[in-house]
Amino acid sequence: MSLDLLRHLDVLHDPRFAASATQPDPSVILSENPATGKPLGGVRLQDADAYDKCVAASHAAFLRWREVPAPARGQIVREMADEFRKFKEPLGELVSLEMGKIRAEGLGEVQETIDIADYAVGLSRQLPGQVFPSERAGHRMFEQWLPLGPVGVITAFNFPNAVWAWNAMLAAICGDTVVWKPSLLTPLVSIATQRIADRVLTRHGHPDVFQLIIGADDVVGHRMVADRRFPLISATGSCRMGRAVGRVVADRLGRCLLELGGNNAIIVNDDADQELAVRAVVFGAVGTAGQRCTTTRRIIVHEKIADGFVSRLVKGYQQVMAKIGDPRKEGTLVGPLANARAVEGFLAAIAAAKQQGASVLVGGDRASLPGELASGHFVQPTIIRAPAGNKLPIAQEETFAPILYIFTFKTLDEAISLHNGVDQGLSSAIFTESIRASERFLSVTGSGSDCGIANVNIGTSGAEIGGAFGGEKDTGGGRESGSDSWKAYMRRQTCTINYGGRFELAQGIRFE
Ligand code: UN1
Repeated sequence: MSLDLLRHLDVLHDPRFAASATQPDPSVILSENPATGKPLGGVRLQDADAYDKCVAASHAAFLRWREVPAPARGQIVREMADEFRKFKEPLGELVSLEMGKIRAEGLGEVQETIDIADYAVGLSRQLPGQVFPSERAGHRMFEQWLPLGPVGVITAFNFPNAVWAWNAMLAAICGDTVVWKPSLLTPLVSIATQRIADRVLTRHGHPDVFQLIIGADDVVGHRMVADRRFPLISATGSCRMGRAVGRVVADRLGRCLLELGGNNAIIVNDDADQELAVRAVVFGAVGTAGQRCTTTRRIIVHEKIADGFVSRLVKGYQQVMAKIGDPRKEGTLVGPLANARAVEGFLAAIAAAKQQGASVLVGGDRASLPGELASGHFVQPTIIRAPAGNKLPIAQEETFAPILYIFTFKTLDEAISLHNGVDQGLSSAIFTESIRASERFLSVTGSGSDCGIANVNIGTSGAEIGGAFGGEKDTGGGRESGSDSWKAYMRRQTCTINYGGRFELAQGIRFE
């Protein structure tokens, strides 16, 4: 069955695909189905030589691609959007199979790719620069945005298709080329994705605009980050990874676009629509088995409603418990974690929380499932209540698993300070029916949420592509996807033209 899918998505013809890679071969990694622990297929790792060829080809392609007018580049991206529409089902299924998110979310991820491609098409007729009044007579001053060069894109396992697309579709219309280093946990999705886009590019005589390089961090990743041929490295992953990438890129004075960990909280005020809040919290905390950077990890609930709200939440979780299973099966709500290490991380965080005086209200263990799912990496969605005084050091960390910590507050100021009291600053939300509380949370003075994303009566995950996506503090400060994120993929040039013919200096300087 999975072979049919791989055939349909043309993965089997990729030279990197190694079908019968069951014999030990250090140059081949096995991609696993996290729901069963069984291999889906082997992928041959690329070496330093392949890397160099790939970057050289990307650079050569850039020199031609930047000559194509942006709206014409947009038309090629439009065809990519169509191609991804055509393959939405099978590609979404493959995302579900290899990454472990439920089918609906797998399809949603490919939809996100289609959305950003559509967005990029429109943008290809804009990329607007501004005109500024010159202080000198007979002068015109304006800025223009120019293609930047090959962009190195490093993506994580949890959004193996869409996060590449955020970068690749914008880079493409901006006139850049892309070299993509995907997570080694999801190489098959990356091959399928690359081949879909490649067919369109090849049809138009630009086969090397997108490149995929699948390799180990110490062979490909480190080279890429240090490589001056990439004026921009866009990296998604843990804060630890981002720090390492940021240091190396800064050392060569390159540019970085970092989208790192989150530790997202929802404040539930005493006047919240609790029904709405429970639904949003359950999706935010349990969706994608807690493996989104936008996953809701902390609830900060008003003490007046805390007990009632928490028991509603526990009821919701109990219903979800029965829906842990094969992510590709209709009705499943929670799939597996990425691998055994992720399960260990989940268990270690729970043990630490207990040791720090917190109590597990629901979940707290592996989920044992029958049949071939018995060897999958399933865990129970878990709610943990912080001890009185809200002291719970483990909640400062992002554990990539469905663990939700509950804190309580008396005043909104206290809630916001708890909310902001973590190192990460990606996404945030408040549930309230009060305009005062909502405005306090979104205050234009900056004294409310300190995150890159702040929502009212909407959970922390599931952002649309039209807004800029990213966060502050240890989340890395980068912005991808909508708004003016495209500017990261271009270089700005300020131009002043003297059409008056008189020699005139700014700041009134005379130099006769
Ligand atoms: C991620 O987890 O790296 O807002 C990206 C969301 C999705 C993207 C998540 N649109 O949850």
